[in-house]
Amino acid sequence: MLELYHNAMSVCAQKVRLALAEKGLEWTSHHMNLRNKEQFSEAYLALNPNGVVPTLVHDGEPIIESTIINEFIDDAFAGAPLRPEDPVRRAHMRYWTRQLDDTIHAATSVVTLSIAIRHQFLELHDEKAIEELLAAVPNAKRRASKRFGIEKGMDHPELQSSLLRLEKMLDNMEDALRTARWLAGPDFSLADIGLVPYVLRLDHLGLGNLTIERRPNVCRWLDAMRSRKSYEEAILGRWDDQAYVANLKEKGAQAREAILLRMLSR
Ligand SMILES: N[C@@H](CCC(=O)N[C@@H](CS)C(=O)NCC(=O)O)C(=O)O
Repeated sequence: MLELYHNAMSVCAQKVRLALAEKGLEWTSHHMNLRNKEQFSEAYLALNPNGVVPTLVHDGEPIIESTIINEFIDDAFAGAPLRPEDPVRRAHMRYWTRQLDDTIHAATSVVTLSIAIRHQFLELHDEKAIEELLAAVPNAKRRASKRFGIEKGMDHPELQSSLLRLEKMLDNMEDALRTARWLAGPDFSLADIGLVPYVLRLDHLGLGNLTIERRPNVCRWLDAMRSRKSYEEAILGRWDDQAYVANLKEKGAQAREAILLRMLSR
């Protein structure tokens, strides 16, 4: 019995839904409204003390952290393996997923919040509600970054370094994909599953032609990802929140010049 606490557009949740779909697993959905602070409820914090999605519950046992969840899915269930057999390739795969946890996820959060999501908070015109939201964030560093994103937007002190980190991610991907079909070599793996939601986020922010389209191997890889059945099941259909994507596109377009300036003035 598998239950997933997640959100349709959360990058980490997209990553876990992709792994579940690749294995052909059935799961029960608990869709969380992150704007209503459902991730900070007492009941949810008992499952995931970090107050973030996703959490996978297997036979009543919560498993947290999307990279760990995806390795668990591959360990626990039959089906096509999602990690290379060869130890060197497996190490390469882990280096990709490690980068997500070390820097890429944080950079994506800064970029998405500062460019787009902050407006959802500002449009509330309710300072008390914003303070309540910030107070609920269990981690001080995350709380401070969220405050910067909401209050400073394009002047978030980490925005430029975050945009450049995501460009570097694409450069590294382009290099790896020049000689291999998938990120960790000839076999599709958790590296591909892990990276795709982050590339997609750049596309959703309308930054695809500044970033993705200039890299032919990343384009080929993204097309291959999009043609998988798992992509249809995990990213599209009921999990494709068109209003959310339209908002990202609109705010990304408004910020485009300022983004370009930050990407060029390094
Ligand atoms: N390292 C965690 C990060 C999880 C995370 O940051 N999730 C975001 C959505 S992608 C979230 O729940 N955000 C809610 C919030 O910041 O309040 C993982 O990989 O599972």
